[in-house]
Amino acid sequence: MTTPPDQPRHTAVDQDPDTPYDKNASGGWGSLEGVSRIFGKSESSTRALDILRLQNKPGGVMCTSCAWAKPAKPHPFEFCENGAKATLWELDTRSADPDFFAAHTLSELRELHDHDLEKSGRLTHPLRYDPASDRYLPVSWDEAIADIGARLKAIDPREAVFYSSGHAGLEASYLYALFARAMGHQNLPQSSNMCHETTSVNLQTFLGTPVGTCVLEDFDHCDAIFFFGQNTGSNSPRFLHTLKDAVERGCKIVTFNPVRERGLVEFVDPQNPVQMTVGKPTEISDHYYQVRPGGDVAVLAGLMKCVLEAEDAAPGTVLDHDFIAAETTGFEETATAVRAAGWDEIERHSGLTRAMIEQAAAVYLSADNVIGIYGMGLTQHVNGWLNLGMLCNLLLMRGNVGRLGAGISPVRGHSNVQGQRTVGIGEKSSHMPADKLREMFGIDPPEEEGLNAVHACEALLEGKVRAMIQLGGNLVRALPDRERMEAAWPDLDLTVYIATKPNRTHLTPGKVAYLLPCLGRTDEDIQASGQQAVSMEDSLSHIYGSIGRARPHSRELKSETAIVAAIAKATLPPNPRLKWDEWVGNYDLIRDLIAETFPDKFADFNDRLFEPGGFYRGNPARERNWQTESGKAQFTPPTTLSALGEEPQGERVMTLVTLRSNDQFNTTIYGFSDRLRGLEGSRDILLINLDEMARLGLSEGQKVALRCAIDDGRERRVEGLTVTGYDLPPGCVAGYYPELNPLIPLSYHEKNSQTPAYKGTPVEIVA
Ligand SMILES: Nc1nc2c(c(=O)[nH]1)N[C@H]1C(S)=C(S)[C@@H](COP(=O)(O)OP(=O)(O)OC[C@H]3O[C@@H](n4cnc5c(=O)[nH]c(N)nc54)[C@H](O)[C@@H]3O)O[C@H]1N2
Ligand SMILES: Nc1nc2c(c(=O)[nH]1)N[C@H]1C(S)=C(S)[C@@H](COP(=O)(O)OP(=O)(O)OC[C@H]3O[C@@H](n4cnc5c(=O)[nH]c(N)nc54)[C@H](O)[C@@H]3O)O[C@H]1N2
Ligand SMILES: [Mo]
Repeated sequence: MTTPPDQPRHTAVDQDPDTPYDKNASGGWGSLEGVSRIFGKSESSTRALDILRLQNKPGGVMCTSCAWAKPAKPHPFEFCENGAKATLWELDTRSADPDFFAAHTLSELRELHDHDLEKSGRLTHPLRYDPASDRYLPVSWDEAIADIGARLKAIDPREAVFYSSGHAGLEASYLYALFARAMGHQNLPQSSNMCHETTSVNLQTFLGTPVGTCVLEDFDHCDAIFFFGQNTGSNSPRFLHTLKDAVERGCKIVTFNPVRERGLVEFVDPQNPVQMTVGKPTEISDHYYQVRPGGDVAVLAGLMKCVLEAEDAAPGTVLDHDFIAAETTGFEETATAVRAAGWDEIERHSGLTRAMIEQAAAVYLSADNVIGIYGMGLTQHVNGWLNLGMLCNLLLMRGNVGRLGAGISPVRGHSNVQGQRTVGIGEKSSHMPADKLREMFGIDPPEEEGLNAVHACEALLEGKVRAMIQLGGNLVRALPDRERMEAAWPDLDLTVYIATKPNRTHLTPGKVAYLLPCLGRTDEDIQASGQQAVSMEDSLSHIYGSIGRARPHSRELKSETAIVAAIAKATLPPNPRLKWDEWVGNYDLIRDLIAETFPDKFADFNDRLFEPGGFYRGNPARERNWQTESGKAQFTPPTTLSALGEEPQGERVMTLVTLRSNDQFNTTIYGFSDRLRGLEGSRDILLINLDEMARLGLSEGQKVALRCAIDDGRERRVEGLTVTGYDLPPGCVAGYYPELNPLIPLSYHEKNSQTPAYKGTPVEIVA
C-alpha cells in the first residue's frame, strides 16, 4: 500500500450535534454555525478540527456521511455541515456501556425517541441478550463468536441472511460476501435495496451498467444539468461546490422537485470569504419546477415531445441520428409512443403546464452537453424503472451519454454503498464470479439467487429465515411496514447486530441475540501488521483509501473486518485457503484478493489506494461499450405517464412523500431542525399545501392521523401528526422518514428491483 503522509493521532472529542440552526441559505453562515455550535460546546474542538481538516483528503478519513466525490484538489475544508455532524456523532464520548444496558430493560429503551437512544453513546462491549431480565449483558468476544459460529453451522445456509448498510469498507464487505458464498448462500441484502437498487437493475438493462456514467470532469464541460428528485443541500452538500462552479461557468440547471429545496435554489459557499461577507448567494437553478410526485415520467415525455417537434421543424439538426443508428435500439417505437402521449395527460400527471415544459426543453435543446442527475425522487416509485428509462431516453436522443460533459449520474446514498456492490455484496452470482471463487479458494459457491431486502422480509414472514446478521444499519426502522417487521423479528433464532451505536433494530432481538461493537471509520484500526486503511467507492466510481486516527472509544472494539472474519472462521469448515487471521492482520492482503477477483476494476489496488481524487474503476458505458442484451443502449417506450402505481381513487386520497430533514442521517436523528426548509422543533408533522388544507377541511396545527389507502386487508396508520401548511403541489402530502414507515406496504415497490415506493404511497388523512 502506498503510505500516505504521517498524520497525527487523535482522541475522542465531546460533541452535541442537537443544535438549532436559524440561517436559511444552504451553505454560508447557517452551515458554518451548525458546525461551530458543535465545536462550541467541545473542550477538544481543536482535535475534532484536526480530524475534519483531513477529512476527504489523501491520508485522512473519508466522510462517513454521503458518497459524493473527493476532488483531487481539495478545498481547505473538504467537509460540509452534515459531514461534520456525522464525524462528530461517531466521535461521541458518551458510552452505551454495560452499565447503561444494566440500568435499562429493552422495554424501557423502546420508550426512548430514536434520537435519545442513539445519543446514549458508543457501544463499548460485546453484549448478549438475556430474555429473563430483558437486558443486554456483557459477554466475552470468544464466547460470542464461538456461539454464533456453532448456531450458523447448525442451520441450512439458505436460512441465513447477511444484511449490510452501505457503510463498511471494501475490505470487510469483500470478506462478508465471500463468507456468505463459502457458507452456501447469497442472501446479501443491502441498504441499496431500499435506495438505488432501481438504478442497479434498470440502468443495467438500459445502458449495460449498474452505476452512473459521469466523472467529476464532466461537470467542468456540461452546458446543462437536468436535476430530478435529489436534495443536494442536505444529502450531498459538497456537491453544491461542483454545481456552483458549473453555474459560474454558464451551465444551466433545470430542477424538477415537488419541494423547493433550498440548496438547489441558492448557495453561499462557506469557504469563500468574499461571498460570506457580501452574503450574495449563487442562484443554482435557472428553472425550478414543482412537479407532482410521480410526475417525472410525464415531464420527460413532454420534453421528448418537444425534442421530436424541433426535429420535425428542422430535420436532421436536432437528434443525434448517427448515434441513434449506431449505438441504440428501440428509438422508433419509443418516439411513436411519445408522440402519441397527449399534452392534457402530461399536464395532469406532472402538474406542470405545457409552456413550462417547453421552456425547460429549450434549455435542453440549446445545450451541447447535458448531464441528468437524480436521487430518491426517481428511484423510490412503483414505476421507478420508467423514470430512469425516460431520463435515459431524453439523454440518448441527442447522444448525451458516453462523451465528455454528458451522461447520467445517480447520486448514491451511503458513503460506500456503491463499492460494496462492486466487491460482491448482492444476491446474484453476477455480483461475485463463482469460477474465480472456486479457483482462488476451492469453495463451491451457490448458483441459486439469494434474497434482497424485500424478499428477505417476505421469507422471514413465512418463517423461512432463522438467522440474521446485520453489518451496520437499522433495518427494522428503515424498512416499510414497520409494525409487521418489528413483530416478525423476534421469531428469528439468531440475530447478530454489528454496530457503533445502539438503535431501534437492536431492541428487536431474536431468540438468541448479540450486539457487537465495532470501530467506526474515524477510529484508528491497528492489526498485526500495524495501522490499517480501508477503502470506499463514491457515486462517480472512484475509489479512495481512508485512515481513521481517533483513539478508539473502548479497548473492546473490533474492526468490522475482524468481526466478519472471526464469525466466518467459527462457522466454516477448515480450509487452508481461507486465511481469515492472516487477512485480518494485513488488509493489503484483502485488497490483493479483491484485485484478483475483479481484475478489470481493481488492478494494482494497493498501489493506487491514495491517488488524489481516487482511482477510477472504469465504466464501459462511458466508452459507449454497451453491455446490454442487445449490445446497444436501449430506448424505453413509455407504457404509462406516471411513476405511481395503480392509485386507489378518491377525493381524499393523497400521494405520500417521505423526506429526510437536514438534521438526520437516515434513521440517525441528530436533532429536530430542518433548517433549510424552515421547519423546526418537531418531526411528527404532515406537510400539505394551503388550498388542499382548505379543501379537506383541515386547519394549521390540527392533529391528524394518516392511513394507507391501499386495501390489502391490513390497517396501516400513524397517529399524532400536526398539520403544517407548506409549499407543495396539490394532491400530495409529505412527512418524515422513518416516522412514517409503518404506512408503506412491503409489497408496494418498484417493479423490477423491489425498491420500496417511499416517495409515492397513497394515503388518506383521518381528522
Ligand atoms: N445529511 C444526510 N445525507 C445523506 C442522507 C441523510 O439522511 N442525511 N442519506 C444518504 C442516503 S442513504 C441517500 S439514499 C441519499 C438520499 O438523498 P436524496 O436522493 O436527496 O433523497 P431524499 O432526501 O429522500 O429525497 C430526494 C428528493 O426527492 C424529492 N422528491 C420526492 N418525490 C419526488 C418525485 O416524484 N419526483 C421528483 N422529481 N422529486 C421527488 C424530494 O422532495 C427530495 O428533495 O442521501 C445520502 N446522504
Ligand atoms: N420512508 C422511507 N424509508 C426509507 C428511505 C426513505 O427515503 N423513506 N430511505 C431508504 C434508504 S435510501 C436507505 S439507504 C435505508 C437506510 O437504512 P440503513 O442503512 O439500514 O440505516 P441507517 O440509518 O443508515 O443505519 C444507521 C445505523 O448504522 C450504525 N452504524 C453507523 N456507523 C456504523 C459503522 O461504521 N459500522 C457499523 N457496523 N454500523 C454503523 C449505527 O448503529 C446507526 O444506528 O433506509 C431506507 N428507508
Ligand atoms: Mo440510501
